[in-house]
Formats: sequence, C-alpha cells, structure tokens
Amino acid sequence: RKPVKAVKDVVEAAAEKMAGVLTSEVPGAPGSAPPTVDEPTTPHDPLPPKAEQGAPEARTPTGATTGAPTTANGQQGAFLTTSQGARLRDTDHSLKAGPRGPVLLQDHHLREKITHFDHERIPERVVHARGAGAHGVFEAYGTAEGVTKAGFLRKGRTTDVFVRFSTVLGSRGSADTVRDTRGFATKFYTDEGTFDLVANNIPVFFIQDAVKFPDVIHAGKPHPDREIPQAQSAHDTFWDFVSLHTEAQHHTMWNMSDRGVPRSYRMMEGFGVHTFRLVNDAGETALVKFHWKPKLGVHSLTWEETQMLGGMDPDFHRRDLYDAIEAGAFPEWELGLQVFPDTPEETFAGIDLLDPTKIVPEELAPVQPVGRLTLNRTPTNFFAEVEQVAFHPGHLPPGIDVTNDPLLQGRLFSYVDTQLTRLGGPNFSQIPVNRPHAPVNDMLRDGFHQQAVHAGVAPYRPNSLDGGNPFPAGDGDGAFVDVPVTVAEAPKVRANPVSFDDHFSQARLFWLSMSPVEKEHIIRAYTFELGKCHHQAIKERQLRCLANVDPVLCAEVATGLGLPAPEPTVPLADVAPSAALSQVGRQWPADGRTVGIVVDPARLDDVAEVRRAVFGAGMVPLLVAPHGGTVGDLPVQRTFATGRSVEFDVLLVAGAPAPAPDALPARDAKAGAADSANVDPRVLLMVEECWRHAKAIGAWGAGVTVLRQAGVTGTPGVVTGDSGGEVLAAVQRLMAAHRVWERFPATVA
Ligand code: HDE
Repeated sequence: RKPVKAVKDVVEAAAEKMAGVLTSEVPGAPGSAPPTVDEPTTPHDPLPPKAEQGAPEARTPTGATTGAPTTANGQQGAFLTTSQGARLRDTDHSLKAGPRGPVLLQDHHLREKITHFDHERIPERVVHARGAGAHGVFEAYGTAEGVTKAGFLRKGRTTDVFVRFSTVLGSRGSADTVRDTRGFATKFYTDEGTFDLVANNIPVFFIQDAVKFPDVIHAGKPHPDREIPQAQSAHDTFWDFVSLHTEAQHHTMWNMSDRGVPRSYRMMEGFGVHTFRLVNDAGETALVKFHWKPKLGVHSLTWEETQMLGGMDPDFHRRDLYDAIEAGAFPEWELGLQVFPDTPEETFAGIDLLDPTKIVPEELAPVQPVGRLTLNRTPTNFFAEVEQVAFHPGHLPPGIDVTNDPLLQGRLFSYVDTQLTRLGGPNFSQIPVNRPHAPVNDMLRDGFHQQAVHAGVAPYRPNSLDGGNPFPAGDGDGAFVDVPVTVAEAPKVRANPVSFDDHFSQARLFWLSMSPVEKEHIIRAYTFELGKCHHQAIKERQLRCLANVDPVLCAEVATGLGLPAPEPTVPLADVAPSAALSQVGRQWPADGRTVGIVVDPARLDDVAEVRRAVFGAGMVPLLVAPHGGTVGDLPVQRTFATGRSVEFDVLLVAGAPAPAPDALPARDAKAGAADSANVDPRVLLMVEECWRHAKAIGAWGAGVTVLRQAGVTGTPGVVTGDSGGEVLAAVQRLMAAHRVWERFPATVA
C-alpha cells in the first residue's frame, strides 16, 4: 500500500507537468471562471408543477394518503441537476484527462445523459401513430339524464377531458393532411372513473369482426418489401383487400369523399361507431350511438391542397389546432346521442345496430345534444401527454355499457394489450395524463415503473389483516354494474348474422346523399387511388364493387382509368338519401380561420384597420410581405418565401408589391409582358391557387390590379372595392359557406 504522501506527490507532479496546458484560459480548467454565455432566457424560479405533472398519490388500502410527495416529475429548483438531484456546473464538456482527452469512463453525468437519450423513443402506436392532443372541459346539458345514470352527464356538471386526434395509417412523423380516417379519442376524467370515447371521424368501419383488424391494417400500411407508400391508401394492397372484403366498401366510400381530407381537426365530426348500451337510475336500458358535432361545421381541404401541404406544412392540422387554442378560438363540439329502444333484435328501422358498417341516418333518429366539449389548453409536454395517453373503449363509468358488436368486443381486448408494450409494463395508468381523477384503490401491485408506494400488507380479498379494506361498493355506492343482458342460447360458431351480408346499400346511400361537387371529388379520388395501383385485376375488381353502388360513379371512374364499366352483380339498393351527410349548403361561423393579407410595404392603405377587424371577428390575420420584420409598425408573419396559399382560408390583396430580389423570374416577364413583371410572381401564384381552391379573394386599391393580372376579376367569390373594410365584410359573408363552390366543375348531377 502506497503511503498517502506518495499519492499526493504523484498528483502534484502531474499538475506541474500539465501547468502549461491547464491554463485558466481553457474553459472548465481548474480555477478558471465558468464560461459566460448569453442565457437564452433569464433564469427564473420554475413554474409550480401542474397537477397532472405530479406522481400518483400513494394511498393506503383505506384510501388515506401516505404523504409521499406527489410532485416528483416536474422540474424543481433553479439549477440543472442529475436525475438524482446533484447540481451540475457543466453539461457541455465530458470529463477528460486534459482538454485533449481521452474521456473518462467515470463521467457519470455523461453516461447518464447519453443513456437516457438512447432510450428516449418508445414504440409508436401500431395504428393512429400520428396525432395531436389538447386538454379541455366537457359541460353536460342534463338532457341525457333520462337514459343514463352517468354522473358526468347530469345537468351543469363539468368534467376535465383530454382529446387526441390522429390519422390511422401513417407513422408518427407522417404528414397530417393525407387521405385517411381520423381518430378522435376523448378521455373524460369523471369522478366515477374515467370514460374513454375512442371515436373516429367516420361513422362506420372497414370490417365487421375484430379478427380481421390485422388484415385490413396490413393491407393499408406500406408494402412489406420496400416500405412504401407512407400514410397512403393509394396502393395495390389496400385496394386488393377492400375489393375482396366488400363489407369495407362503405367505409372506403367515406374515405374517398371529402371526409377523408379534413380542413382541420376542429371541423370534423366524431362517431363512436359501435352501438353502446346506456342504463338509467331505474335500471332501464337504451341503445345509443355517440356523435360529436363541431361548432364550426364539417369542412375539408381540396385534394390539391392536401398534396401541397404534405410538403409545405406536414404539421398543418397540429399547427391549426394549437394556433386556434393559443389565439383563444377554442374548438368546440356538442356531444349528441342517437337513441334506440333496446329490443331483443337490436335493430332500428331494419338496420342492424350491431353491424359497424352501418349508420342510422339522422333523418330516422335525430342526434340529440347532451353536452358541450371545449378544448382550451395545449399540452405542456407533447411526449408526456399526447404520446403517452392510453385510451381504452372498456374504460366506462356506471351508466354506459358495451354491446355485442363483434368489432367492439375485439377492441376491448386490444387496447391494454398494445399499451403493455408501448408504455413498457402494466402501470401506465399511473402516468399523469392517464391518472383517473376519481380516487383509485385497486389491488394491482408492483410491475415495471410502479410509482405508488402502497401501504398495507393485504392486497387481496377477503382479508382480515388490513381490516377488510378495500371494500366492494354496495347498493347506492355508485358502483359499475354490468347490464345483465341475456345471452342467447346458441351453438358456438364462427359466423356473422345474415344481416351483415348487405355490403352495398349504405355505400349507395352515402353516394346519393352527396351534392354534385362532393360527387365529383369522390369520382376523382377513386380515379386517383386506383390509378396508382399497378395490378389491372385489382382495378377491375374494385370497379365491379362500384357497379353495385352506382352505375354513374362506376362509369366515371372507369373512364378515368381507361377501362370498361362492368354491370352490377346485385340489384341496386332502393335507399333514401340523407341530407345530413352532405357538407355543402349550410352557413357556419369562421372562428379561428386564417386570413392572408398581401401587402405592399410602400402602400399600406387600410391594412392596419383590416387587420384589427379580422382579429375582432375572431379570425387570425397573417400579413404577407416581400420581407420579414415589420411593415410600417405592423408585424410581418409570412414573406413571399415562407408563405403559401394553402395556409389561408381566404386571401386579401392590399397592394401590388413589385418582385422582391429573391423572386424567380416569371414566365410572362421573360416573354416581355411588362404588366406581370410589375408584381412579384409569388403573389400571382397565391391568387391563382386560392382561386383554384375555391377560396374567397378580395382586393382594394392597387391590389385590384393584381387580381386583374391573375385574370380572376369578375368571377364568383372575387370581391373588389374601394376600401379594405368593405371588401373584408363581403369576403366574410362568403366564408360562411367555407368555399365558393360555384368555382368547382361538377360533371355529375
Ligand atoms: Fe382502434 N386501436 N382498433 N379503432 N383506435 C388503437 O390502441 C383496434 C377501431 C381508435 O389516440 C390501438 O393504444 C382494433 C374503431 C382510435 O391513442 C389498438 C380494432 C375505432 C385510436 C387499436 C380497432 C377505433 C385507436 C393502437 C378493430 C373507432 C387512437 C394504439 C376491432 C370507433 C387512440 C392504441 C389514441 C388505437 C385496436 C378499430 C378508434 C391497436 C383491434 C372501429 C381513435 O389497440
């Protein structure tokens, strides 16, 4: 053993040797001052952790809290620390033997930081991987009290909610605006236990039995050999599946309609799809379908907009949701119920309520509003909340129960199962966003990532050691009681009810309910998607399906594909259209809509006033100018380089800005047309695109010459006037219809 002194000598000798190297000029050298850098923000006391950042309260079996801290997860204190709370002086340099290394294995901070980073990603959701979420509140009207005892639906009750919207097919980083079904999952943190309404924006599903879910998803996801196409249904395997499984034709028709390309999450309906069973205080039951109705109406993008946005702003829906909430234009929906008598046949107006490929038209069973949802808070941390939220159609409070819909029955198994892997073990209900707001007193113990410090010795029942705790709820204690539905005595079979065999009548109902412009979009969508398939047999087979829906639709698509239109193989269903299915023809509020205002910095007539008026109307003005910064004293949000028409719901042109230095030469300018050369070609492009996408366009002053050059004056939905105020008022009236539909060609009636 070397004497301590000898060690000291060695250290001192080494320090002498390094004297020339370790000078105080080297940042981090012993004795040197800590490096001074400009702090991006002034250090301040951390915000108090939000309630949902706390760890779950540890409770004893009798429900008393153990006093363990509940704020373990948020940031605390002003200083950077390790995960163990030791303060850190430097997080930018590894611990090295001298500035030129090598790096020392003993650097715990380095290893902790890198190891944690290495494990930051978790598996994405197997479906619905791409999404966005927000917090909000649900307020009940009390109109559902007659059909359900669920406490959160009692008059005036308010309940915290978290909503996650999603696409189905794409990966977590895929574009928002692709053609797809959208998820619309709502977690109601009710005081009787969490209720998850795990819904979609399309009221029917591709399959009638959960056992086929892996099949339809394998068909929709990218091809296994090259892993393309991403987030698309326009490929062979998808159309192979849906043309062979004809029960998918109704859902596919919705996907090919404008419903497949929503303008905004805020402008989508939501549907529980399955029929649920409600039970009231008297024990009476009713069958219901859940609907979300958006305050802003149901609106869509045009196909060209979706494609442009895929490149220009793949986060379009996410941004739209968060911008609207931050601007105070809180998105709102009404929750509504279609209520049906709970008869042994479980049918209504001849429609099998257990068949998830069927709707009940609203004309036959009106949607009765029972409460209002408002989203008013964006997530604090996307991963913690949106990525880790875990929904489950079996999370039901007393008063809401399931039916035997075979698709729903399979879902009741799938969600926990997939979350066990995705969230790394069985304790994900303790993750803050998943914590119920009702007191929890379960006997689930241990497992990966256990957060609770459970007291007591007897997590079993019956027990005498923990005083018999916890106790089962008795009558009048508000327990969840399964509705004692009689299960028919029947042989075990792998079969569907005969009524499930009708695969075309409701696809036809949907088609017949569309306005001409919506029909046109459906024709173009089928033609595009099938046009992207390579196998002739698949196109022909899908045309045979369309022939059973409608001969006009089939013929139009066949023409586009250059194929003959086949004859129907089943009689065309005699169905009455449902006006409620069309998105066109009504007037809606324009809250949170985006108004692009193109300005010429040299002439700002009326711009400040129009901008104020746009704000005043609850919309969002975006000033578009040749350069960033400010024009006059107004902030510029988009330049001609960063702005593009697809961001705007309407366009106002308040000037004729000359080409900025970064503009590419315009074709007309090259040809010597002096007129066009006077205006930045990107402004003309904005006008042309907005016109093509049937958006209202307005201009005043020099802006009118821009519209003239773009050749759009005098056409429907193009407003010119003397003052900005007058033009804005006219444009606002046009916005209520979402688009200037007359501008779309429609070849079918
Ligand atoms: Fe889902 N679905 N699903 N689904 N679903 C999932 O659960 C499943 C279905 C829906 O934002 C998964 O945690 C099966 C219909 C939404 O976190 C998974 C079947 C409807 C979300 C799953 C269906 C939905 C999911 C993947 C056929 C509308 C996103 C990740 C029987 C009523 C939830 C997860 C979120 C997510 C299974 C069909 C809605 C794999 C087996 C019908 C909105 O468990």
